[in-house]
Amino acid sequence: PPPSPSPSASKPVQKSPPRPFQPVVAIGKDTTEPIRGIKKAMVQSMNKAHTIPHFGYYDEIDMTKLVQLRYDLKSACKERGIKLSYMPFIIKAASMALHHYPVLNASVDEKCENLIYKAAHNIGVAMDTPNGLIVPNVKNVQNLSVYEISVDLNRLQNLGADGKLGTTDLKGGTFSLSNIGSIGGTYARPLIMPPEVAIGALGKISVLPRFNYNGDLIKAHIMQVSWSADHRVIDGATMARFSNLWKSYLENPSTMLLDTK
Ligand code: CAO
Repeated sequence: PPPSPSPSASKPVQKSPPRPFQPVVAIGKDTTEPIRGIKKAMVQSMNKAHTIPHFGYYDEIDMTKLVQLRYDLKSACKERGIKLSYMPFIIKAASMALHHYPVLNASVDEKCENLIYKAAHNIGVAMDTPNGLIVPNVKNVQNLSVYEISVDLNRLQNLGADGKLGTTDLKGGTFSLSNIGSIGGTYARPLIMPPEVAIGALGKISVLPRFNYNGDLIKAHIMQVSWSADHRVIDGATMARFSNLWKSYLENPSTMLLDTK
């Protein structure tokens, strides 16, 4: 029998209320708001991020097979009380590619004198919460199945929506992903979460015309990825090779079975 869902997982993921139009906010006079809490933490980490010499690398991913696979597995996950999105596959594929390019799962010390290769793949996921941007991480992704990642992501999303994410979930990230495409947009220029050395932003999966290998026009589900990496310690070729491998897992998700432990 399928594993029974954990209590936190069985709670349906809280969807933030649809916000098609931002209500008009009339401000009759200038007002001042102190920058505190999560926003203050963002000031500190982004100021630090800005001292890192970033370079960008962009590519497009044909998600057509993954769109079908998620569709096939979604109801099975729903029966277990879990909402299956694309992120668990994207996170797992990143971890599988990081095994081949561990320098991207590393951190640098303050003076950039040492690279620390991290054993755990703690993949940070940028989250849009009622309290602002927050980046909790799914711990030890290298040991988790896609389903287990999904369970943890659902848990983090629920905690984020309730403003209850604690330091354990927020600390210790080793590599980050930002799915801005769940809101919209094609490209982004993500800022690295120091002391990490790379981050990827995912665009919206859109149905677009493409040519297949036979030259036939086909309907494809295309997602853009925008990587940023710390150019002091990561070269473009490494980023490109990592991205190619990650892309190959997402474009042919059955190949993930070959390498999943
Ligand atoms: N393209 C198209 N559809 C997408 C998508 C994408 N890139 N990403 C998600 N979706 C779909 C999901 O599949 C889901 O569809 P169903 O309702 O049919 O299942 C729906 O959008 C909602 O998904 P979700 O947002 O609940 O779940 P997720 O795992 O895809 O993403 C999270 C989780 C936390 C990454 C996301 O909710 C979020 O907060 N994104 C914003 C991140 C952000 O603000 N980044 C900017 C950082 S810099 O300021």
